[in-house]
Amino acid sequence: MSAVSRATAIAHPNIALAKYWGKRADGHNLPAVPSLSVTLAGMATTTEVAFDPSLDRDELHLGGAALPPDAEATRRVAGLLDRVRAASGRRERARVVSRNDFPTAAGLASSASAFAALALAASAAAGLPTAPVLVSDLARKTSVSAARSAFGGFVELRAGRPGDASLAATPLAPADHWPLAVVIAVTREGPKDVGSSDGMRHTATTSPYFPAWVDAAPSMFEAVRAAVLARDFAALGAAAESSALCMHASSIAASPGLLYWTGATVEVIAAVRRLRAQGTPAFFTIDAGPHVKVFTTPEARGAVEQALLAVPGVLRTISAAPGGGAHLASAASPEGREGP
Ligand code: 2P0
Repeated sequence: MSAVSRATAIAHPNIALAKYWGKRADGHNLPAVPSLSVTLAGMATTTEVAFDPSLDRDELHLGGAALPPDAEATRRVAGLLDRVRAASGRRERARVVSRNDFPTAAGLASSASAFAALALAASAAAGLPTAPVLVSDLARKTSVSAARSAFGGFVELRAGRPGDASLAATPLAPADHWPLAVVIAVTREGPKDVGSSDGMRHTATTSPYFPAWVDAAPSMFEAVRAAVLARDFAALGAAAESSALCMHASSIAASPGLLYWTGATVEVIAAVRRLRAQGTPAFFTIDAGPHVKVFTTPEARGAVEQALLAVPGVLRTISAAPGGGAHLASAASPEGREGP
């Protein structure tokens, strides 16, 4: 009889400057386009995985509440754990206890930090190697954006290619390469209406603009990448806004149209353009939700926060900055030894 083996990992959300939106049609959860993101400090998911021989099914506890076995999140977690069991030879089911210190499923990239933390904690608890490249590939198989949260700083993930068995993100530059400031304008509390996986599937299958997005995304990715390496704020803003607007245009053109924005989302876009016209460095990006993520410099952060809070419909702002990748909080083998 074996004992419980557990590990706890911490991971952070990331915000894509060059967006991932859409999967390759040939399966394996491979992205149709390359993406580039910044991993954030200031928001975290902490996840403990305990492989326990007394369990007869995998359990997910999120923010203090047990999720039903047939919940979508529980099934995705069990899918990742199945891969870990297959790779490690373990058979025990696991108890997964996870909490976010920021709103869950509100378009604030909670699945990225959630599956990066889960991939690392589950690998460590099962005694598998925990190199970030392996954690990134394991996380990507469940949630593509989670591949990027395995690493800190500026992170890229190429598009999938036919026959890819594995695909991991790659670090492009560390967090201190460019001390950008991020101000998130929260425009609604509570979960979004259409999750990312469903939204991109609907877009890929019904939008006449989806092929155009897949064609255009690589050049926007290259422009974002070059601007990050050159620390060229104006060039980064132009490329990142194009990537976000083209991604949303592809969804808006789906049938029926998928519009993640509210009126406040549009008002924040206008406010960011006014700030820029007045000489304040700022650009926006928007994910599969109504919030607007505004990038600026540390010096201009206060002015940007004030301007965003003055926009009708902005409920509050969250401050963030580039930060580190997923890491273990603790790991114990059945004998109770501390892990790395
Ligand atoms: C991104 N998003 O690059 C894009 C921009 C949302 C908009 O990655 O189906 O949760 O789990 O692979 O990773 C959100 O999609 O989707 C996302 P799945 P995921 O950050």
